Amino acid sequence: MVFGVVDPERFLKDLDSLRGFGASGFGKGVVRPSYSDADIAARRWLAGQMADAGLSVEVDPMGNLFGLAEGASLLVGSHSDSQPEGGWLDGALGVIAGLEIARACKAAGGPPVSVVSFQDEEGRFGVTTGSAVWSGKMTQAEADVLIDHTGTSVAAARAAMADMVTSVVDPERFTGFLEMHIEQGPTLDAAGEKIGVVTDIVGIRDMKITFEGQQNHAGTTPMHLRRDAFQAVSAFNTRLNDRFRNVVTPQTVWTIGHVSLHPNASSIVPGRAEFSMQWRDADSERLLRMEGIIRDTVQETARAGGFSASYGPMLGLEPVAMDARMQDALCDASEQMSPGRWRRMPSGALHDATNVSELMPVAMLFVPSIDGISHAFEEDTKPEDLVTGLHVLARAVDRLARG
Ligand code: HGY
Ligand code: MN
Ligand code: MN
Repeated sequence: MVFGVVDPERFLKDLDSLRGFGASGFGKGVVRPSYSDADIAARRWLAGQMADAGLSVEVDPMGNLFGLAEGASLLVGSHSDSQPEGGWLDGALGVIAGLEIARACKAAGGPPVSVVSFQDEEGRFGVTTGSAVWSGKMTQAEADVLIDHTGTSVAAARAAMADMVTSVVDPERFTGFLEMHIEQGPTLDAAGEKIGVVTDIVGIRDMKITFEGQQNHAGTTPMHLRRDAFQAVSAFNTRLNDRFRNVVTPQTVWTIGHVSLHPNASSIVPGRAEFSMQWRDADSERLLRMEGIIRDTVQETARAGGFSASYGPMLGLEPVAMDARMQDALCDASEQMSPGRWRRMPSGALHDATNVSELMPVAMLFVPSIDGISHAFEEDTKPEDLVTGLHVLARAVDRLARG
């Protein structure tokens, strides 16, 4: 039994220690992108905590960090890398909860639980890259050539933690995967509820698109003679929002989150615009239809304005359902710890659980995000809600261990 053995004070203290790696100086926010000095220092600290807990530490070539119990075990964890401007709990909560559960289980003589911190879940290089490689969705060679916005490759970035690498961990040793995460949305907070038991995780597509026009003088080039690459992005975006109207649902989302103009100068008409195009939905069919509309709208915009258009690699994950039996264990535990103040709900955010679901049964639980804020320095959750999540997780681990 691990419920009653977990130590909430130690759990909260470790969460606060992890926040210190890459602390942004703005509120509780962190800057801890994958393979950054702060990320690697955090992984070294986590490895030490796992070893102190009597777990055997393994790091695979991608930098996924495992603390392993002996023999067959349940895997509990998440990721400890952050967005370029990240919250202190996104990913970190699931890793420290996994550490606390694994440590308490080890001390209590069972059930056997291992812990993981996946690498590059936040996609500095792609989409949940570390667990994508571990789950076989992507080969190490395919990951190694992925580049970030500065042109740095995974191969070059991961070399900074090569001394930590030990081996690839065999997924066969795990009976399932549980991930605790902040909701990163407003639902639980607005409803005054304490736990979300995740039913399914949306699918995603993400690719870079480039429009090339004509770099020119911003003062002497008449508007009707310009091939301004930023105007191409603007026209594309307006057309796309209009075209999506009959295809999307209120839950569908799409984002142009990154735009880089070349040469990015006030007195030069930009000749090139590269931007990220990301879209998410619970229905694979709709994701495909949206891709077709995006590509058609790119071509139409290019023709209309005399631009050339090109695409980077498209990355994506399919929508996945969470394991029914593991969901039931989480629902029972939620009712025990927070009677009537929990719900089953989908996840609009992506998680490593999507990749891990290729290998074993997976399930997730959410705790509330204050004002629904995430992927921002203001991200936060009340300490008592963090502890409720830990206790629900511990009860679910005990229930699953009983079979
Ligand atoms: O973008 C996501 O959904 C995840 O937080 N990386
Ligand atoms: Mn996350
Ligand atoms: Mn995130």
